[in-house]
Amino acid sequence: MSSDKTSSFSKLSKDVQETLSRNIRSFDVDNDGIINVEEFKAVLNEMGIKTYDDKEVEEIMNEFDVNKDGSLTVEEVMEMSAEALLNEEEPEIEK
Ligand SMILES: [Ca+2]
Ligand SMILES: [Ca+2]
Repeated sequence: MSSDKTSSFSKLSKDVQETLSRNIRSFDVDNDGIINVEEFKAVLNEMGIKTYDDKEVEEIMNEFDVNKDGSLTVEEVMEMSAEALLNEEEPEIEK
């Protein structure tokens, strides 16, 4: 499968793009464009669902790591978040 230019992120409205972009950039505490384990763990724990240990954080990060290069960029997180948002906005059609 080849990925084309139509990213999920680009399908969002400008307002949502800006909010999402701002939120996710704030995850990147040291501003290097990469969300590392520490930064990602802080985000997950801030959401308050439960406390994640390093292993769990790494597993979730692997899912987010679209190009499987072992690091999670701000762009990848934005894309995954956009996808989640789009899925929410499109409820399954029931017959
Ligand atoms: Ca960082
Ligand atoms: Ca990556």
